[in-house]
Amino acid sequence: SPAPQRHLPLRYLQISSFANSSWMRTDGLAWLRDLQAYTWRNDSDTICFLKPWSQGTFSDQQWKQLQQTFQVYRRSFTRDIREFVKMLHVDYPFEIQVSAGCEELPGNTSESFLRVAFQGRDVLSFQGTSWVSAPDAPPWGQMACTVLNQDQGTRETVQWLLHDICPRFLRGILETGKSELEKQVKPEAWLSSGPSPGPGRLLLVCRVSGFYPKPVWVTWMRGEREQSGTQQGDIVPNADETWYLRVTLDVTAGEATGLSCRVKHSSLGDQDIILYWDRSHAS
Ligand code: ELG
Repeated sequence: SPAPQRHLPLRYLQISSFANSSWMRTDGLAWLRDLQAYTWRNDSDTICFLKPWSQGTFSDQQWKQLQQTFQVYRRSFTRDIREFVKMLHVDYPFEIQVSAGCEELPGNTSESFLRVAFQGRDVLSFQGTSWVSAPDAPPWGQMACTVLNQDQGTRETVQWLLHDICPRFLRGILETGKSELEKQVKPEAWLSSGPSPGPGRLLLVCRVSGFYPKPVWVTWMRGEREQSGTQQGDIVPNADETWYLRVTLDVTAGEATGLSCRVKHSSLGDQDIILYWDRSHAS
């Protein structure tokens, strides 16, 4: 049966595109596990709440202060990068991605992270109290860290955001967003045949859609026997904050009868969905 998700990370993702010395944009978004709760578009001064529970248990005053910190950061970031580029002779165009966040761990502890990627590859991260360059970073990665580490004020602010604010904010959201985070949405499942894998062969396709949360168990069975040739696709998102999965089995035409697709999901309790293959599915 599907493994339950214990982890509820809060993640901030930032994409900054620098086209040339005058054109750039920065967009930010943040997620609670797989639910997007915030956006911060380049053209917006303020962080936009996408959920009624986005503010967590922070007061308007606390949130305003936090937003101001981010506004200063975004302005400074753009200015800093432009200076780095001149100093380190980095060429345009390039893209910088920042990911940061925290997660609660068993025993009332939490873990935080802040990573920066340049052209899709890790260049630096924040570890403990300082910036560290990634093992395979370009030569200027070390230089950037040395410069960044001279700014004691920013190091303290980053530590405060990662180790104090983030876990406290997350705890609040887990309260205000509890019902949505714990929501259970039942999957639908249906069978069809896919493109024939070869002469006399059938591709049996079992599609499962609309479930939440993500963990799911789907397999082709003959009676109580799981079919080892079962091929799982990736679990991909629907547009309505539910998930979709396609599971196939390649068989000879004669083997198809008696096979079934079985779905286990937390929303179904013990009532697994079982769909039997029959001739009507082959078309
Ligand atoms: N500091 C103002 O990413 C992701 C969350 C980071 C939060 C940083 C918050 C602190 C901040 O905004 C900027 O610092 C001045 O003002 C502070 C008080 O407001 C303090 O007094 C501080 O001492 C003072 O200096 C500061 O400008 C900071 O550098 C902003 C950007 C930090 C940053 N830099 C960055 C650099 C990120 C990715 C990559 C690089 C270098 C790569 C080079 C690529 C070509």
